[in-house]
Amino acid sequence: MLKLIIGNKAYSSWSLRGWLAAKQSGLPFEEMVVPLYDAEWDRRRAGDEFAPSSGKVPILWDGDVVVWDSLAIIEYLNEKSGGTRFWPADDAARAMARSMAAEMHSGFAALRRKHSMNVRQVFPPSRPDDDVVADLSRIMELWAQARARFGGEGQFLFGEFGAADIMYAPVITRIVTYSLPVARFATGYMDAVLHHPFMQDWIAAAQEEEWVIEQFEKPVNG
Ligand SMILES: N[C@@H](CCC(=O)N[C@@H](CS)C(=O)NCC(=O)O)C(=O)O
Repeated sequence: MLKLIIGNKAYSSWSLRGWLAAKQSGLPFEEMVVPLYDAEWDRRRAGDEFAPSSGKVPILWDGDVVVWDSLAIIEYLNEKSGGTRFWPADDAARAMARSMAAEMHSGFAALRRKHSMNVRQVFPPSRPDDDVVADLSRIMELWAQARARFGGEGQFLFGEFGAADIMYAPVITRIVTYSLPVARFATGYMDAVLHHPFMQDWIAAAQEEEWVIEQFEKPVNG
């Protein structure tokens, strides 16, 4: 059986992407949740199961095969589950979905660094830094284009829930957590993702976790 190693559901945004991908694949998998940065962290991440990623989560083991890094996990599970569950069938839509996923993976550093994921908290609104506003503005532009061109009757970026939604899911939880400003059209899309059963399961499990990492419990990271 597949085995997915992830970090705290409260805080680990890359783990959320890997886990959503595992759920979306429809394949059975075992999950192992490890507390990031606890007293055992350095010892644990030096172990054999973590070595391929140099100690970062998520990591997917499929027997002897190992895949790490959220986007590689999406691609691996896309192939393994028959190639229909993650990317739109239409060539132009798929090209845009892949570009958006890649841009998320490599970009939006200000938003990711200054507003780390914490699905258990909602902080009062405060003025975001200019670089965060610029990230949000680009994200709104991408979401609007995807929805207008390829959303159709569906609720998600490309109609059906897929890889692009998986990659942007932790952006949505950050917008909620830090009460960040968004375009009006975006709230319907965000609600659809937040109410997706996979997201509901993840958030419920995060609420049950007892681990607390103080640095992720502040309204803004320095
Ligand atoms: N590019 C990687 C990023 C993985 C990553 O940075 N994961 C964080 C948790 S969200 C981690 O393992 N941090 C622990 C560390 O760096 O020691 C991916 O897409 O999976």
